[in-house]
Amino acid sequence: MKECLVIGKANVGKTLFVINFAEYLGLDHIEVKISFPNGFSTVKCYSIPQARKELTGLGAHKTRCLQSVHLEIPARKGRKKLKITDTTGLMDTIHQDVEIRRAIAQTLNVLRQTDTIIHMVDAHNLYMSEASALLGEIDYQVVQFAQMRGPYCILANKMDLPGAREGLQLLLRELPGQYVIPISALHKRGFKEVKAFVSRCC
Ligand SMILES: Nc1nc2c(ncn2[C@@H]2O[C@H](COP(=O)(O)OP(=O)(O)O)[C@@H](O)[C@H]2O)c(=O)[nH]1
Ligand SMILES: [Mg+2]
Repeated sequence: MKECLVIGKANVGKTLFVINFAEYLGLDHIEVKISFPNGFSTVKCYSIPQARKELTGLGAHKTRCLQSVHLEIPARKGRKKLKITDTTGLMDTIHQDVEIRRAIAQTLNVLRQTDTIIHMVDAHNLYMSEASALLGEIDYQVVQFAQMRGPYCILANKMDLPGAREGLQLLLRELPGQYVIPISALHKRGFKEVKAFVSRCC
């Protein structure tokens, strides 16, 4: 089964996207395989509301492991199977907490092996940010790496928030030629396009 990795900085909406995308595809429960950086793994079953409540949130680095969910994408002949893996948020700087550094290293390790890369950015934050570069250094490095590998797309998330449209325009100008899908993970907008993308990859 092909694997699709969802990566990006912390709090861009990766975990909410994976949960709501599973719901969009018809699941009311998800079985999450949780793989910790120390090699230990376990499986936990969540209802969709419970997953949203327990696994997402604005606290820095809520996700500190790999969380994989098996999805089935309706296709012309039957269904295609896909493993979608949520990851620890990447950073431009080195985190002082060793647990988070290990979790980020785990994410970077699987990034080299995965079939498909979904790279999420926060379009609303791009517009609001006062930094000199549009994206952080780590985002530019992911773009450089991922575009040379297999299927790759960028999800411009939080399109429901003010300034996100302007953020999307800046992103499109900054990364000409990249496949960018505007979405709202919260409101499940843009999911049809994401479904078409992942369906081509599995
Ligand atoms: N308004 C809005 N909030 C979002 C969206 N996606 C995620 N969030 C919120 O952003 C915060 C971080 O989301 P989370 O999925 O935990 O981010 P992660 O660190 O990338 O996994 C949570 O409070 C989410 O509810 C979105 O599309 N719109
Ligand atoms: Mg998360």
